[in-house]
Amino acid sequence: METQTKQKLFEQASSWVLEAGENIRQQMEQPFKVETKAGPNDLVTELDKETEKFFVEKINSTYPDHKLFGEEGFGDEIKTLDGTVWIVDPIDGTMNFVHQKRNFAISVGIYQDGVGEIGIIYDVMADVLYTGIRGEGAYKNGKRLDSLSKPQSLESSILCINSFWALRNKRVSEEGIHRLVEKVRGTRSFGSAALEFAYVAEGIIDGYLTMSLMPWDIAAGIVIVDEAGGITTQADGEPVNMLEKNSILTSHKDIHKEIVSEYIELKK
Ligand code: 2AM
Ligand code: CA
Repeated sequence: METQTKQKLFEQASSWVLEAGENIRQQMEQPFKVETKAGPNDLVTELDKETEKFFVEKINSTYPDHKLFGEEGFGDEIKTLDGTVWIVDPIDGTMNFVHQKRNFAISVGIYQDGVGEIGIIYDVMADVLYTGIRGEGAYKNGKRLDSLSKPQSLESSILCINSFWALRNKRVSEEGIHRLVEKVRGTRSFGSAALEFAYVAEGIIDGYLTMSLMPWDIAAGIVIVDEAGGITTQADGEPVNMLEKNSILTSHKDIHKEIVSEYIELKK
């Protein structure tokens, strides 16, 4: 994507994200309906849907040739990543949104022919905007993120890991995960994949390991972590597939290989 086009698209996308965040802050004071989707832990609210529709309308009227791939399904049916595709999670961390009224984010990744060009993650209640533009660095509220250039060891790392996945999952041996949890300095779990990616990019956590995320949970985060100097793959080190569910390991470069080779054991 041409630099000037990308810059304009970035500015437009950022202003919509901030506007959507302002709408959420205003409306969340009113009572809203909470529904479940796939199960009792899979929540959706009117504000998730309304926020996705906001992006669909803006993108359709401004960039009719762009597509939107979003969690709530108001966008396009996406079978390939050809062309310009906005991969949007209107509220990432919906459980936090419902229970805590904080620690949730709007996540927007813009991909051109499958390549992540722009990543925007907005921590709505903290009013913090994490951004990345391919080839131009990662930023937090406009300030360059550069702490991933410092060396990092696993012993001194904080790892984000969802206890649910660490205790029970179909793909990876729990024994390896348990050894990993004992090896690192500490573990955390914030409940918003987008924010966990943003924190890796910021260097306030060193890695995030999880067994099942959808493209809209990770599209923006991958661009931002890449631009901050980190690396993202599936948990077994294979490349991420942006059209499917993935396991994810996103981290500082220095600890990524060691986690994959020493601690991730695929179940037979
Ligand atoms: P969401 O809030 O947009 O649904 C919580 O650990 C993180 O994982 C959140 O980013 C959440 O996104 C995502 N998540 C929750 N359940 C999931 C599932 N079944 N598959 C994929 N991602 C999920
Ligand atoms: Ca969501």
